[in-house]
Amino acid sequence: MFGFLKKALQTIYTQFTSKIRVLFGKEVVDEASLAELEKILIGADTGIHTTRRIIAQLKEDVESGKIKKGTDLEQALAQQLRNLLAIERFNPEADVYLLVGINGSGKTTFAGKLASWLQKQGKRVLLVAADTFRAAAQEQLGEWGKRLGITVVLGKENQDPASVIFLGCEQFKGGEYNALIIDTAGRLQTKVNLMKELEKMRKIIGKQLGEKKIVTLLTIDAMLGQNSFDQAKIFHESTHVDGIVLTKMDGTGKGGIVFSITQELKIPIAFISFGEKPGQLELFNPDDYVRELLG
Ligand SMILES: Nc1nc2c(ncn2[C@@H]2O[C@H](COP(=O)(O)OP(=O)(O)O)[C@@H](O)[C@H]2O)c(=O)[nH]1
Ligand SMILES: [Mg+2]
Repeated sequence: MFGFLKKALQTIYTQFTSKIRVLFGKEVVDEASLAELEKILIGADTGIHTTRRIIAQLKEDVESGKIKKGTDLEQALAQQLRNLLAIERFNPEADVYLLVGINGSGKTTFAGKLASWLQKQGKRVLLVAADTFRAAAQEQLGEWGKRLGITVVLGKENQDPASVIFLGCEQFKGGEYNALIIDTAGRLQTKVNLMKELEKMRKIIGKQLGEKKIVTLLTIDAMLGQNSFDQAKIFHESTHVDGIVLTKMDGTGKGGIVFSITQELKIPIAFISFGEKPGQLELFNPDDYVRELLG
């Protein structure tokens, strides 16, 4: 996990970790240090509410004398960040993985990576390309299928995504496969439409594979910062989301977004993903993440 996280958090390290480590090296932690920490946390997309909560607690600890030196601050902050992530963990054991998220957030790439991840665990995976909105999306998933030797149920451009999902479910019921990954389009027109579309897809899957364990994963582009938080919120309000996949951690993502998502939406982070190759995906481990983030 550490090697993976190190690579995933490379840009975050220079933008966040190196700055925060300067504070951890201080002989005396004072008001000014906390003001600086507040700036760094907000700059890292931790969000105003979550950051304020963190700083308020640290201020108390400074006033009560619990935090004196930079190393005390490091310990207290690490504990707080771990607490913020301490919600029920995502359980990756499932039969059906429904991938949702806006266009460009990394769904199709994640579908391929997840297929490879499950394959490594001995699963027999079937992919469904239910993004019929763009022909390119079909090709893109088809390529992943070829690369991994996995069958992809393809649709035609503008075909009703629900009918592609139906065909995928039918094929899955044949018994040859034990993991089904459904890639969808990310049309975020209005919340009402989104809700309807998601509802329709879930209904078909439920009707076909009701006895199976179905999880919905939401891909979020970590580079979008607070904007990605707003997206998560809209999807969360439109459908049940079991876990968040943070993609593009290799970009200019700032790493703090995980805290506001878990804290304010109570959705667990399921996977962290970077790059465009299979293997560049890992289950999220809160303690490892905090340790690596703080350097
Ligand atoms: N750097 C980087 N690029 C990514 C990552 N995931 C996806 N991409 C790229 O982002 C773009 C959109 O990804 P795609 O999977 O097609 O998103 P979708 O529209 O949600 O299916 C593509 O050019 C991908 O190659 C990632 O983790 N890191
Ligand atoms: Mg796609």
